[in-house]
Amino acid sequence: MFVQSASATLEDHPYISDPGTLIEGFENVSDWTVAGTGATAENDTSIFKEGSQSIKFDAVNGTYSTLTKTVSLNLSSGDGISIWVYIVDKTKLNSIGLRIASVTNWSKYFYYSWSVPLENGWNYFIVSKSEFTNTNSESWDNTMVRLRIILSLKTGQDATVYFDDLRFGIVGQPSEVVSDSIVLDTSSKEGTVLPEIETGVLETETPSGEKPITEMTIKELKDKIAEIQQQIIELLKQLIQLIQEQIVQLNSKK
Ligand SMILES: [Ca+2]
Repeated sequence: MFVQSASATLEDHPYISDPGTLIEGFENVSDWTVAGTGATAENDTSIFKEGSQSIKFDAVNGTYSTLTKTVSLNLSSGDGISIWVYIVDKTKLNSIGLRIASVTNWSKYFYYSWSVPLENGWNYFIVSKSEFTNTNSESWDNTMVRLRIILSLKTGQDATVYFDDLRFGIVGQPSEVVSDSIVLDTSSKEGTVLPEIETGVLETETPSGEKPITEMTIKELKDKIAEIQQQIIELLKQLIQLIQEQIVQLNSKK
């Protein structure tokens, strides 16, 4: 799971080459059944990501509330489900869940929920099929007939959340784009070389024995990105330490 904060656009995700196929545009509130005491849903044409509107969902008094739609979805091949969620006040929420079933009575289903970090404003959620919890042996090979969105509120709280642009089949960027090396040039302009730091070239080419980036699942891709981020942090730490040492040396010469 990851969540992208308020002002996110797809341009913020350079490793996504295909944003997938639209499977739900939230263009008609009458397609959805609301459950949860006091909860209401309505069309909203002021805050939306796709088409001409989103669906605005109001849940009240800490009540676990749901929006459910009858669908007919083949999610058997491909991976990566994404949704845009606009949160008015994240402090009111415990989590936002997505449930998918091939049966009408929910005797089996896939479930995933996003909790922290939620952001006020637009959130871009992506989840891979393998990250869903499977209850009672649901299968992605089945045709899915029910889609449910679940708002879990903090005790006694009211919350407003907008939903739009549910997609399936997110594809990662080809490796030649993802694998741009980041090089820390540690030589000074005068041609002298600062001491005791390795030139930091991030090894983003596929090491032997590791799966090529183009063949990774969404989850593997996200893990890889986290690993690269950690490498960048380590290099920055080295650089900061080096600068601190230089400052100490300069001060000692005064
Ligand atoms: Ca829409």
